[in-house]
Amino acid sequence: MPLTDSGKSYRNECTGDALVTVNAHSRDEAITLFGACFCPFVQRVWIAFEYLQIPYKVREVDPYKKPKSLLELSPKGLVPALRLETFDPPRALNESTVILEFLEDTALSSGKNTLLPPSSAPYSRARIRLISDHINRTLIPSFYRFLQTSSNTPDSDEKLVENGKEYRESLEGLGEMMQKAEKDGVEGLGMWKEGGEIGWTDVMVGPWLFRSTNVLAHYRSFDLLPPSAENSKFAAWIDRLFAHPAFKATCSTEDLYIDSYERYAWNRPNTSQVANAINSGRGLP
Ligand SMILES: N[C@@H](CCC(=O)N[C@@H](CS)C(=O)NCC(=O)O)C(=O)O
Repeated sequence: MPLTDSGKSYRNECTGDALVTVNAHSRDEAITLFGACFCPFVQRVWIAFEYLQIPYKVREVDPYKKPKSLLELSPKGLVPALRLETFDPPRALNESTVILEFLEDTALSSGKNTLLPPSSAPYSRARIRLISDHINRTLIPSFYRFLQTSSNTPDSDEKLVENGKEYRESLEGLGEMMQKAEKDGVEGLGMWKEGGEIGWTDVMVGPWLFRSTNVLAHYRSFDLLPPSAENSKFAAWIDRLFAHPAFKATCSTEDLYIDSYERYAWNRPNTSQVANAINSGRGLP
C-alpha cells in the first residue's frame, strides 16, 4: 500500500532503552543535557556522555516550542544544549560538535575513556577529523535531501533516484575513507575495527546510520547494507556499533523515529530549521 501523510507529529518522550537511560539520569548533576528524543545531533552527544562516563542529568524539551530555559542556552533554540552548573552563575554550551570537543576535553582530565586518538598522534587525529568533515558537510545534508524528496511533487521520481544515489555515494565515500585510514595505520577508528571501542567517527555518524535503518528504510525503502563483498566490513561495523551499550542506551524504539520523521518525509512546510535549510539550499543550522 502506498504511504500517505497521516499527519503524525514528532514525539516528546523517549521510549525503550533510551527511556530507561533518561530515568537513570533524572537527578541533578553538574551538567544538564537538554535534548529531544528523536534528534540525531542530541544522540551524538548523549552517546559520548554514556561512553565517557561523565555524570549528567538529561532534560527532554520540545525544541520547536523554544522554551525560555532552552533559549538561554542555545541562541537558535536548537538541541543539544548544555547547562553547566560548575560555574556560578551557570554557563551554557550548544552545537553538537562543539559539545563533543568539550566532553572529550573533560574526559581527558578525568582519565577515563576518550573518543579521539591521543595528542601524541596528531596525524591520526587529523584523519579522523577529515572523516568527520565528510560526515558533516556531505553525508548529513544528503541524508536530509533524500528524506525530504517528497513523493507529492511532480519531479519526485527523478529527484528520488538522484538524491538516493547522492546519499548512497556519501556512504560509500565514508566506507572508503575508513578503509583507507585503516590501511594507513590511523589510530582511533573506533568500532570500525574488530575489538575496538567507541570513537569519534562512531558518535559523529552513528545516529544517521541508525535512522537510515528505520526512517529511510520505512519512507524511502532504503537498504543501508545491500549484501556485497565491499559492504561486509561496513555491515560488521554497524552491527558492532548498534550493539554497543553506550549506543543502545540512547536508542528509542523504531516507531518513535518513524512517527517523528513523517513530517520530513512529506516535506511539510516549516518542519524544522534543518528542513528549511535543505529546501532553500542553505547550509545546515
Ligand atoms: N548544528 C546543530 C543542529 C541541531 C539541530 O538542528 N537540532 C534540531 C533537532 S534534531 C532542533 O533543535 N531543531 C529545532 C528547530 O528546528 O527549530 C548541532 O549540531 O547541534
